[in-house]
Amino acid sequence: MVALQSKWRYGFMFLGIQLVVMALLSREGYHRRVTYFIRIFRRPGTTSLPTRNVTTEGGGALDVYSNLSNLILKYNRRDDMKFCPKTSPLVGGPIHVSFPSGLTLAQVEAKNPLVMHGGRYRPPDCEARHKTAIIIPHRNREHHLKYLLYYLHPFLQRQQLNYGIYIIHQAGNYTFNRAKLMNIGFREAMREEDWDCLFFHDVDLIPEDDRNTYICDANPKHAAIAMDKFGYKLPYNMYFGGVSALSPLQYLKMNGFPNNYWGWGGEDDDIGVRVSLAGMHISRPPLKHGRYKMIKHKLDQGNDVNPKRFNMLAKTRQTWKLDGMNSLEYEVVSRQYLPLYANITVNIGTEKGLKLAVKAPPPPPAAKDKPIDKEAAKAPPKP
Ligand code: UDH
Ligand code: NGS
Repeated sequence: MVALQSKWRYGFMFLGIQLVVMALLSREGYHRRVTYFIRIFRRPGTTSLPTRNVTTEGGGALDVYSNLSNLILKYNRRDDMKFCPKTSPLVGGPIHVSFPSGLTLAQVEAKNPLVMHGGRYRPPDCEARHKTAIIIPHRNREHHLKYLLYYLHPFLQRQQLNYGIYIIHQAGNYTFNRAKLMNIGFREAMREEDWDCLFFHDVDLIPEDDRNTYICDANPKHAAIAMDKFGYKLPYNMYFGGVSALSPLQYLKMNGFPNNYWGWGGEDDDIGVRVSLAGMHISRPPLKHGRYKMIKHKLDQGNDVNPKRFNMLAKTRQTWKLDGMNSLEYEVVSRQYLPLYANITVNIGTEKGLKLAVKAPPPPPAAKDKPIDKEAAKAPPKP
């Protein structure tokens, strides 16, 4: 009888332990279900910023803002600070990326108290080893820009970089020209600061691993090598699209990017070919670091597929020395040093040149009484 009782006792204990283990294992799933219901019942218009707790999708991926708030306490820059360590202690690997509705730029600003006007940042507690400018070609993608800024600022802060974010905004409705905007970004950014690396960054690509360091290599770097839309693989060997990084010397060695690709497609392939024509090769981060999530979208109005792109690509060998930084023409419409980025609006003309260019758009109604020159006259911030 006694033996039977203790058998039952052991049986119950075993069952209890199993239940505890099962409960622990299902905690994550439980979290997901709770979050789902919270989302359903949340008042419309309120946003929950993504945190580590709201998802397990990334398999233990970090909240991009984790540990950064400690920096605020230490904020006390001195001129005699030591260099930051070669590997930042803030880097943590995979980052959780999601796109909650209702996110505002004011929220992004509040999350980034150490970012200065014009989107400039320097680590508060050490001297950065690298100075990186981010150049983003832009028109009519404010909803993507908001998410990119939400993720990119803390991502770069985790890497202890001295950085600045430049939005190069194409004025008017004429066909979009991504590569020419990049050339303008290069010239405008270098006018302001002696950057040692420039990242040319599509607005809709969010880096998913902070070990993808935003610094330059000995050769031009293609960073966006593993995008979700391509199954986290390179779509083809010579692909150079999305996000790339060049030092000023590398950029000038290949005469920058082409100015004459109007509309979608081919310009990134032309840039890839220029790299090898200029005697360099494409460097790439490890596949597990160069991961990006693309914010889904359709082809934009004003950026139709360029039917001439294949013919143009066939001639890159003849054209690269004639078309590029040495033939770049544009007019700056305005320079605004906003809390999270510098916004440089430019008139880039048309295929026929700058003279026949579309008229620059009038300033937005609220700013009508302010002359554009006033903005342009504002000195760039020196962090
Ligand atoms: N961009 C804008 N506004 C535009 C067009 C492009 O800001 O109107 C910028 C933006 O930074 C964007 C980049 O240029 O990330 C590249 O343009 P894209 O996103 O349209 O190109 P992508 O190749 O996507 O990433 C195209 C989607 C469908 C292509 C189908 C063609 N067969
Ligand atoms: C190639 C395009 C590139 C483009 C890439 C990925 O075919 O410009 O596809 O496009 N080259 C030409 O058209 C010559 S994507 O799948 O992102 O739409 O970047």
